[in-house]
Amino acid sequence: MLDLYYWTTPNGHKVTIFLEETGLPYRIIPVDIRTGSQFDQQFFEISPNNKIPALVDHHPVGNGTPLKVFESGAILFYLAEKTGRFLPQNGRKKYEVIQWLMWQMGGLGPMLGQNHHFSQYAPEPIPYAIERYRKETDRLYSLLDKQLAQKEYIAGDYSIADMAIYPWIVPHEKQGQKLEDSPHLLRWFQQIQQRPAVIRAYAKGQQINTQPSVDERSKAILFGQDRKTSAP
Ligand SMILES: N[C@@H](CCC(=O)N[C@@H](CS)C(=O)NCC(=O)O)C(=O)O
Repeated sequence: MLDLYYWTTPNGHKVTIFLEETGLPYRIIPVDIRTGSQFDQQFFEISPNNKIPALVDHHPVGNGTPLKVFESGAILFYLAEKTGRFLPQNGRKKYEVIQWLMWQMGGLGPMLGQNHHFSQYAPEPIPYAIERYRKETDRLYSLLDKQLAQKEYIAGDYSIADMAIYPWIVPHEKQGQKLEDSPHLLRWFQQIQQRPAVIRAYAKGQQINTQPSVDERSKAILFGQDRKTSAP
C-alpha cells in the first residue's frame, strides 16, 4: 500500500495520474496547504520541505522499512522504476524522458508557479514581474509546441515526463496562454485530457477539495513563510 500526501495542485495531480494509470493501490492523505497542514510535525518527517506531494511506500522496492519520498519528480521516478512503467529501462530513450522530467521540475514548474503568483496572488500588481513570467511562460510553451511537432508525446511514448508537464498546462488561461497559438501542444493536451486515468485523477481531486479557493488567511500561510516556518 502507498500513502500519498496530497493536495489538489499541479504537483499533486502528477502523482495521482501515475497511480491511476498503473492501478497501484494507494490511499490519499489530504494535506490542505491553505490551512497550514503542511507544517504538522508528522508531515515534516516525510516532507522536510513542507510541500506536497510526498509518498510513503509500505512495501518498498527491495523490502525493508517503509520508504519516504518527497519531490514530485523523484516520486514519479521511483514509481516508474518500481512498476517498470512509463520510463524506458535504459539507454537513450530513458534519458530523453529524464531530461524532460528535469526540465519540468527545474524550469516549467517554478516559472509557471511564479506566473500564477504574480498574476493572481501578489498583494499588488507588479508589472515587471507579471511581464517577466508571462514572457518566460510563452517561451516555454513555444518549446513544448516545437517538441510536440516532432513527437507524439514529449519524449516519444507517453511517459512520466508527460504526467509531470500536463498538470501545469491545465491552468493555461490563468498563465495568459491561448493553446490555439501552440497547435501541437493543443493536440497533445487534448489527447492526455481524454485519458480515462487522467479523468479519474482529476475527479478524485474534486472530491477532496470541494471549495478550491484561496482566501487572505491562506495567502498569509502560503506566502508568508520564512526561516521560522521551516522544519524544526
Ligand atoms: N518541487 C516540488 C514543489 C512542490 C510544491 O511547490 N508544492 C506546493 C503545492 S504545488 C506546496 O505544497 N506548497 C505548500 C507550501 O509552500 O507551504 C515538487 O515538485 O514536489
